[in-house]
Parts: sequence; C-alpha cells; structure tokens
Amino acid sequence: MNNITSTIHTYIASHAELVEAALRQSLPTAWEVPASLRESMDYSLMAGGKRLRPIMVLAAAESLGGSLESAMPVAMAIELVHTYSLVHDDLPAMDNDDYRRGKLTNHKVYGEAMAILAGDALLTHAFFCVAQSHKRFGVPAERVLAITEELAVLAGARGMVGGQAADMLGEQGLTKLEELTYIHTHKTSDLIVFSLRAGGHIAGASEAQLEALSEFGHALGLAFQIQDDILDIIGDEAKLGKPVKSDEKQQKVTFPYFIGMEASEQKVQELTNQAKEALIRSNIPNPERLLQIADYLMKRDH
Ligand code: GRG
Repeated sequence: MNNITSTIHTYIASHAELVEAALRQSLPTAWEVPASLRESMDYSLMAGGKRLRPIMVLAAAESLGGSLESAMPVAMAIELVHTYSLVHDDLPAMDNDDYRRGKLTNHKVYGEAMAILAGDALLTHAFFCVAQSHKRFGVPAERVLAITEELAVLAGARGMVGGQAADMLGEQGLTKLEELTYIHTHKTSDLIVFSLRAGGHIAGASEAQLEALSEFGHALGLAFQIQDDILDIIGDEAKLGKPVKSDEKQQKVTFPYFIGMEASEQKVQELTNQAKEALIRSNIPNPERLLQIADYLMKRDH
C-alpha cells in the first residue's frame, strides 16, 4: 500500500477503507449510551463520506515517515468533527436540508433534538480519540497537546465555526470576494490545514515542515471549495439539462458568481499549483502522495 507505484485511486480507496473500519469500531456501544443516540451518531458517520480529511492526516504522517497506526486516532477525530459539522449544518435552524449524500439528513430520521445531541457527541468523541493516540499508540504527549490545541482553534470560533457564522451573517448580502474567501478559509480550509499539520505533528515535523503543510492545506482547501462550487453548478445544469442562467446562479454567492466559471476553473488550477509548490520547496522527505492528492482533488467530479 505504501508502494508509490500503486495509483492514487487505490491509495485513497484503501486508506478510506482503513478509516471506515476504525470508525466503525470506535463508537461507544449501545450498552454504554442510549441506543438511539448511538444509532444517530452511527447513521451520519457511516453515511458514505469520501474520508478526505482523515486520508490527509494519514498521508501527511506518512510523508514524514510516521506510521498509519499512530495517525489513525487523529484521522478518526477529524472525520468525527467533519461529520458533526454536517449534521448541525443540515438542521432547520441552519441550512434546513432534507438530504445529504443521497440519504435523509440526521434530523429527518432521528428528530432535531437527537441530531443536535449526536453532533455534540461526535465532536466530544473526537477529543477522546485524539487523547487515545497517546494512551494507545504512544504518540508523545507534547505532540498530542499541540494537536488538541490546534483542533480546538481550527474547528472552533477562530476556525470552522467562525466561518459558518460569517457565512450565516453574510447571507444578507456578500459584496466582496475577500468576504467569500474569508468564509471559505475558515469553513473549509481550516479543517484541511488541521488534518495536514496533525499528521505532521504525529510524525514529529519541524516548524518549517508544519508551515509548509499549512501553506499546502490553505491553498488546497480554497481550491477544494471553489471546485465544490463549480461542481454544484455543473450538477444543477445536468439536472436542468441546460446552462444555469445568470439570475439563477445569483442565488448562491460563490466564486463562479463573482468571477465566472472559466476564471474559477483557472483559480482552482492556480491554487493547486501554489499548494504543490509549497510542498516541493519544503524539506518534507516523501511528499509524493500529498502532491498526488492535490491533483486528484482538482480533477474530481463529485
Ligand atoms: C455547523 C459549525 C458548523 C459548521 C458547518 C461543514 C460546514 C460547516 C458546512 C457544510 C457545507 C459546506 C459546503 C461546507 C464546506 C466544506 C465542504 C466542501 C464540505 C463537504 O466536504 P466533503 O466533500 O464531504 O469532504 P463528504 O460528504 O465527502 O464527507
């Protein structure tokens, strides 16, 4: 699996499977917690996410010679945080979505109160998993402490939650590309930056290597989000069987809304190259998988 000649698709699929297996075993049993809470957590955690963030933790650790086993608890933690954010984002008080990944949203199945609690429990379970990386896999305590602090910052008010709040407040009318970039940076890039730095911390990265991973993650996260916005429009066009008119596009304030589709596609390319250059310039010994992941994300169609 570590053989660089295996394709990036195989790498991603095999690592996603390892993450799935670890996540499946990680939740408290129905004996320990109310069965419906466990079911509600499990429902969203096992709903078919791409597992990109945990794969980034694992790939970053491997790029610096760290082991998969020691990185797995933190890989699980970031997927738990990502899942909680989606469960809460879908709630009636936020996006009010009925479907995610082709399945009914958590609150549609378990009710709003249980969906809120499941999100809370997924988030707190993430910190339990981070602590386990020291207790069960011997990751040095000072590295786990750094990971804990960065997770709290990058997932919290200064990170993803702040981005979500800015997005909500901006719904009244975003007028500048800088405002949208702020939202994307915090809503999307921050968890990606966390994933890469956490993998680095586990493998004992230097400050300079961590900085390169941050730069890579920041640019890649923005590229990922712009690509998401482009795919959204392409998806809408496929459903309608015709191009989305500019007044219809205007309902969603995204990069394509501000600069058009073609320039957005160029931006994805530019940011991906910028991300890759940060790694190539660094002294990270085995950056190949991370570089391949960047290309894979730029070319993805879902
Ligand atoms: C509720 C605190 C709170 C935050 C919500 C994650 C989020 C913030 C909102 C969801 C909507 C959105 C477009 C977020 C940007 C990040 C993003 C592109 C999420 C989707 O990530 P994927 O494609 O999802 O990795 P899967 O389904 O593969 O896990």
